[in-house]
Amino acid sequence: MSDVMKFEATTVETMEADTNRLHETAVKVGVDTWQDRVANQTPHCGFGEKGICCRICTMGPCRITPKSPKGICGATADTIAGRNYLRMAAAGAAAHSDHGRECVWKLYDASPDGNFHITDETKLLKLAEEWGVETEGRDIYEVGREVATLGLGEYGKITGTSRMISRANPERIRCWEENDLLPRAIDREVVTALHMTHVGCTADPVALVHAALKVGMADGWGGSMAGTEFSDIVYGTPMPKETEGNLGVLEKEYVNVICHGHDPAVAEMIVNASESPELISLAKEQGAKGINIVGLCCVANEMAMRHGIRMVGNYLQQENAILTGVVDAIVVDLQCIFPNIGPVSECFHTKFYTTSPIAQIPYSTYLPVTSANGGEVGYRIVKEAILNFKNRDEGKIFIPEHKRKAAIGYSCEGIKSRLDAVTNSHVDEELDTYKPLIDCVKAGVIRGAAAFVGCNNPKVRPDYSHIEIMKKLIANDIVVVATGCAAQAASKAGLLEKDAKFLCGEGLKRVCTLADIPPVLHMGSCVDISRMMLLATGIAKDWGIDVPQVPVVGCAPEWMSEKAVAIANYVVATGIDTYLGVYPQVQGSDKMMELITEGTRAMTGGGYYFYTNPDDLVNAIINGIEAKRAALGI
Ligand code: BF8
Ligand code: SF4
Repeated sequence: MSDVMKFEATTVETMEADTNRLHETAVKVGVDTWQDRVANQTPHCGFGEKGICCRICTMGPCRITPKSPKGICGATADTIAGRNYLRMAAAGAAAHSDHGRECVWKLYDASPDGNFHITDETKLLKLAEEWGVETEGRDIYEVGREVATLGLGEYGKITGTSRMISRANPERIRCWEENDLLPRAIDREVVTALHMTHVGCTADPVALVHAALKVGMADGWGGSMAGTEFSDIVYGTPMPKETEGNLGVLEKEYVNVICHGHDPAVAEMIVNASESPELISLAKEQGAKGINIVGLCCVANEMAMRHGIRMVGNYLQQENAILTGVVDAIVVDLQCIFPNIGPVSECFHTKFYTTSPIAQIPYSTYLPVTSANGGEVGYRIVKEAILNFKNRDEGKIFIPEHKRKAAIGYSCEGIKSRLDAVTNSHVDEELDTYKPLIDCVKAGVIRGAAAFVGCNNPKVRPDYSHIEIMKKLIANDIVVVATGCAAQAASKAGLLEKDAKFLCGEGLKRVCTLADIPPVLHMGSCVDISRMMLLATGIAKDWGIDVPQVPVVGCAPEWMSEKAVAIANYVVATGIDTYLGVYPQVQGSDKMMELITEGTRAMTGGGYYFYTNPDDLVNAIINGIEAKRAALGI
């Protein structure tokens, strides 16, 4: 039997069959789902699609045509597309960074007897040292409060640039200094972007693209990185562990509660409540075998990598999950939540809870969660879900059986601990280095790495691009690191199983065996792309080269959100070429297309490549990585 035969990935066709079956339930209960709405919205507005519709002031809306090449104020296609693009980047940076701010607040509010605690003291002490906070002889919670105060200050500091920048390699810092890309206070960069795009302000697309890079930097090396660092301190730094993914993790005989969104705070409270002995006995009294907490979208990644909580699905599966008829409660925090969760839940017994002032949605029960009331609200939601178990309608139940095992939790710390096994000579001293990985890349055992990020988007066959591109990359000895919905696509296909090494080329397979890792490494949620930036930076430092030289690329084949635009900007600013399967809405301006590809590449060493066909995209990535190797003479 050939090696490939030893492992079979779950196909997209199988996933689509499940989706189609659940859509039949939607038709039966009389509710629309994304498939119906895509049909209704197609074809999309051509002006919006190309980014040449402006509604920034009420003289408009203005749209650019050959007959009307300027808006009423005189703005051209370049200006309009550039402003729209910068606004997307700013909104994305705002979303990630505000989520990050909430994580910093949780450390600020942490106390030994409160709802939120300090879980990773080592990481806190390291950050305290990095930021010059005295730790000697001090209570750890006092240190936490001071570090959190500095962290909150990063959002509104009067002078200076992001503290996290000091983690970058010197060549990068020089590049950012020379190109005025060092981000100031996080909120300031978002405000600057909004101000620049107000009517009568910046019209030059060069300046608009530059500002997009800078607001991206405020996200990636500011707000997002805070999200990751402070979550690790409060909830624990992920280390490798096992879980499962896909709709089959829902259990007919258990009370099912789905946590959906991004900020781990609420989900942590739900997990805590589900461990309460009273609630477990209540569930049994109600006829259930127990309580099954699962995650959806990025908060699933957060919970999976810290607690091994199972992942029910990614972005386009949110309606599917409720359509199974066995979800007793869905509790959301913020970002990527379909407003249609309300109407779908109304067709079932499912209770729908919103918990953040940032995401208030009709047809939900709104229970805002704070540091003070988190435990109480988590308990209430789980209790109400248990009492709702008996209200299921048997006639509406269908749970797809598919699920796959997943090895997850590969934070930078987790990756280092595993890769050391590859060279294994000096286990203790080697722990804090990427040298084993670099040796593998230099020797060609691994050709390079591709960092997968991003969403599902019905403009692309959902999950297909993620899965097929990853499979071809690992077959070509390119290791994949993945976050967000891309990581969950991999989990559904089984690519996070260690046996997925049988799909790899000989070199990567050997590394996977020695290091006991899967070829696709789950690095967490979308804010954890900051982990990827630190990984690329760590490799560059230990190798003694700059980031753009490292054979690493970014890839977002199915992206859709404004957050993805912010991410793409900081990845490119960090000097990493980014391969995209969906165009941003700027194609109505040739100048903008040139600026976001070759323009940024000339400045930072990184830029976008676009390929809407997944075969072309994966081939371009392989060629891009090989070109970087050739330039290094390896
Ligand atoms: O932050 S990958 S659909 S869930 S935006 Fe959203 Fe996209 Fe998923 Fe997470 Ni990221
Ligand atoms: Fe039209 Fe200019 Fe107003 Fe935009 S800013 S809507 S192009 S007048």
